[in-house]
Amino acid sequence: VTCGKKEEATETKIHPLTRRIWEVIKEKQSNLCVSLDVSESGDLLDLADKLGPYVCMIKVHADIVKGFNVDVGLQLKALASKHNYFIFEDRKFADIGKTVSMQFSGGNLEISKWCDIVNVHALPGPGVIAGIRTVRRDVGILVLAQMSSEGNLLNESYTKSAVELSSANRDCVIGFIAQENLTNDSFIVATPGVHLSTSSGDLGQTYNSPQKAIEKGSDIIIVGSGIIKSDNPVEAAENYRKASFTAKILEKCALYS
Ligand code: UP6
Repeated sequence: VTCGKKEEATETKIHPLTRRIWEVIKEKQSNLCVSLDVSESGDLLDLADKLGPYVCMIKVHADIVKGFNVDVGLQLKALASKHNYFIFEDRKFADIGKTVSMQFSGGNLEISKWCDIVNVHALPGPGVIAGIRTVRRDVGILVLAQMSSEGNLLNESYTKSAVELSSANRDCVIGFIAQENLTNDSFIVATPGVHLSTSSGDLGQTYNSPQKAIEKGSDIIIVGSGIIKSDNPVEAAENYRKASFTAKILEKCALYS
């Protein structure tokens, strides 16, 4: 079941958003996505402005930010134009399509108005993708195919089903949240659970180094605490950028941009 027009869902065509992402990665020499997990909108915007130059993408959890509303989202978007990064709302939608469409467009967050990319769990089936697509056709979807948390239930067979769901919806799915390469094509692999100096975090989080994640086939490295909890987030972002932008990533830029 596809969520879009059949003719768009061909395997050979690289998604236009995927191309734009690789262009930004090439231009900024950065495949780093910083996860701004903060609870105040002032801190969110301040960090977005400071770290924007070092990243290709900023990931947010709008629902952990006190008083987040569409104005905050639009300010984040204005900073995205200034610094040339994509906005990824890590909402992990996981409901029936109709509810997802309302969660995506409505409430206090009005996610659909300010983000470029969202992610969804594969669990509900194709409806979760259709729910996003019915609101906005041009938003990029990342499907959660693997997780970094200890004891997660996304086993090999689930991952395989998540890849199948994604392949059937190539007009709107641009890739995966995963720990390794899952297909040999233009699907982007964005990897959280990355830290330069520790292998485990709070409440069951597990970490790989950026080098290890890239070796395993990751394209975009997602870092939260490693950057925002450091004494000097700007310096840390530059360190993570350097550690993540390898020759392999440069090759992929040439291939997909
Ligand atoms: N995240 C993971 N693992 C997943 C999926 N998502 O850690 O499998 C998200 C978390 C958090 C960020 O919700 O926002 O990535 C990781 O933050 P950290 O680097 O501070 O651990």
